[in-house]
Amino acid sequence: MKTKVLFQLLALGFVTVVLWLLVSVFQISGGALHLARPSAQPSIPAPTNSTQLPPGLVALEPNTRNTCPQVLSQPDSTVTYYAEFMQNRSKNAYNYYHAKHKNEGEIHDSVVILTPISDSSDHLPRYFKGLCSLDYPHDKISVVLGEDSSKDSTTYETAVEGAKTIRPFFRRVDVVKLNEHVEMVPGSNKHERIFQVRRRKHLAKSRNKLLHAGLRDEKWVLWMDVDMAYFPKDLVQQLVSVQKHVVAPSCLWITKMREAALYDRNTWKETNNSLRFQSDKPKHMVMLEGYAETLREFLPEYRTRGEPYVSIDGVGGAVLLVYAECHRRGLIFPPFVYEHHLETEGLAKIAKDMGYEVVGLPYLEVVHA
Ligand SMILES: Nc1nc2c(ncn2[C@@H]2O[C@H](COP(=O)(O)OP(=O)(O)O)[C@@H](O)[C@H]2O)c(=O)[nH]1
Ligand SMILES: [Mg+2]
Repeated sequence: MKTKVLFQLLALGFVTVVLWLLVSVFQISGGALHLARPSAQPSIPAPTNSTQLPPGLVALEPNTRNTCPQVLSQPDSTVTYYAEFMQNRSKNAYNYYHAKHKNEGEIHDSVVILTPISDSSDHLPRYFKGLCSLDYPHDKISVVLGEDSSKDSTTYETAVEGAKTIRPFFRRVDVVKLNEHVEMVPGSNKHERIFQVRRRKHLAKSRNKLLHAGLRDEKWVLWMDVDMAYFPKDLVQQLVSVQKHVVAPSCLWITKMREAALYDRNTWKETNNSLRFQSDKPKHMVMLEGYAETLREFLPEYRTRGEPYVSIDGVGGAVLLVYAECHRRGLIFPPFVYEHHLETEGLAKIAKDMGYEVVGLPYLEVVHA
């Protein structure tokens, strides 16, 4: 009997100790029941870049302050830029905006981008994407395209459709028909010398009509051809920061050997030789640079000379900034021979005769397709 009681007391003691231990553990854990968790957090897959670009080419970085999401996210099969090549080339280049301004966004003048187009369907997607990549306040940018003489009937419609996609992200985007028809030469022959006078006279008329239709209250006009393959995203602020009447960057093309070469032979500085050559020529004679012996100096030659700005005498229109007031006061693209030149080169000659400053920027480089 005694043994039975002793055994019951021992069992009771054991149960009490076990209960006491359980209560203690429950209290230490703060009264909450902790369920076991996996120690590692679920991993978030890294974003994949689905865009396949040809080797050596990278997509231009999207701007940070403005967005045209539909346009910038389009697949890049044709819309590729020479960004990698140019970024390497211009790593230590002089930046015209940064030379004068410490902070971003110190220039926000209104600008209208004017682009003549003809047979341009293939170039338009890249053109619109390029505009979207500009890191300049888009609410200060108007865009007007002027079409005529296309044999490819889709150019105007493609431009109108493209304009719709970027319109919400800019101040104003329009496409106009210029009604300035000319039978243009076949594309591959367009640079032959015999076609140049007719071609340049026609382009001058188209540009003047586009200017008339496109310029409203903007402070600057940025002429930009539809077939530009690359320009830096701070193109506008770099050009404007120079604060001159007519400003031309250096326009290159990239050879198959991946070398940068001069594209724009209309942006030049006269030399003693070129002035002597013109001095005894008949008034109506048109001088075309880049066909016979070169008499002028071009912007790439100035990259080794250290001067950031060069006073020049002829300009091309691939990318060209003009202070809008100069246009309003009569600066046009002459469709007639002005001091032996037509169109954009003639504009530079007129600008100088009107007392305006015309400068080229050897360190600001853009690339023609
Ligand atoms: N409106 C209009 N634009 C044209 C015409 N011909 C060319 N263009 C545009 O004018 C710009 C310069 O022409 P382009 O042929 O590229 O000249 P290049 O690069 O100097 O040989 C481009 O944006 C063309 O699409 C034309 O007859 N009418
Ligand atoms: Mg071109």
